[in-house]
Amino acid sequence: MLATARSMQDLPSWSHFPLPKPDVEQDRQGFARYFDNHDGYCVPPTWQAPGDDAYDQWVSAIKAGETFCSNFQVWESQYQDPLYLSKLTLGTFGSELEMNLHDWLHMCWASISRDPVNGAPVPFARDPADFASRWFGAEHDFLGDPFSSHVSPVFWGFHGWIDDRIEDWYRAHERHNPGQVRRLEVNGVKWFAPGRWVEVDDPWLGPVTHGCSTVPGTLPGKSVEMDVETMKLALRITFGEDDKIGDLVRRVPQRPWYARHLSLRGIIS
Ligand SMILES: [Cu+2]
Repeated sequence: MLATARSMQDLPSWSHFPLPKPDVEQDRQGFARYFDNHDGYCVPPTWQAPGDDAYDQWVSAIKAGETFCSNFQVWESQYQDPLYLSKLTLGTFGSELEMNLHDWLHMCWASISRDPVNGAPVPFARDPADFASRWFGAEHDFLGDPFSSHVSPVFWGFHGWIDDRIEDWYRAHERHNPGQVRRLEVNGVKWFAPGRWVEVDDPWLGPVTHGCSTVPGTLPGKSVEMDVETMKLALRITFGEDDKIGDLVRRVPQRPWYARHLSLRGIIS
C-alpha cells in the first residue's frame, strides 16, 4: 500500500509520534501554539456518542495526554528495542502492532465524523453497510474507519512509522540471531523467506493478492470473499437492522470501525 501510494505522492513517515499539548501552567506559549496546528498533527478533541458511555470513556482516555506517556511512548520505545524485537516472529510482532497500537493511533488522531454533504456530525460514523455515493468522495475525511482514513495525511505518517519498524525487526534479528532471517522479494514487495521467525510466505498485499474483484458480480474461480456484492451483504447482515436478521445474530453495536475493540486493558494508570 505504502509503496504504491508513494509512487504517486510524497508521503513521509512520522520519525516519532507527535508530542501532546504542553501543560498550560508549565508552558503557556507552547500550549497556545499547539492549537495553531502548524504540522497538522494536533490531536483533535474527543466527542460523545449518545447513549454509549463505554465509547465516550474509551475515546477520551485514548486522546488524553497521560495516555501518550503511559502507552504511546512505551510502545514507541518497545517497538524499536532490538532485544525486544529479536525475540518475536514477524507474525507476532505484526499482531502486537495491530492489536495494541494501530487502532489507537487511528482513534487518537480522529476528529468526529461528518456527513460529507452538509457537514453535520455523525458521532457513530458511517454505517458500515451504507454505500451511498456521498461517502466515496474526499470530503469524507474520517480517520476512524478504513473506508475513509487514507484521506488524512496523518494516516500516511503513522502507517509509515509502523512500516519502518519491519526494518528494525530485521536489524534486530541480524544482530541477535545472525543469518536466521533472509530477505526475499514477494510480488514486488520487500519481504522475508519463510523460516523460524517468518511464518507467512504470502504477505497481505491488499487488492493485489487479497482484494475483491473490481467487476461487480462474480470472479470465476475465486471464493466468495473476493466478491464485492457478497461482502456488502455480509456487512449488512453483521451491522444491519435487527428485524432483517431475526434472533440468529446479535447486533453489533455501531461504533467507528477502529473503536470496535473498546479495551482499556492497555491503559496504564
Ligand atoms: Cu490503519
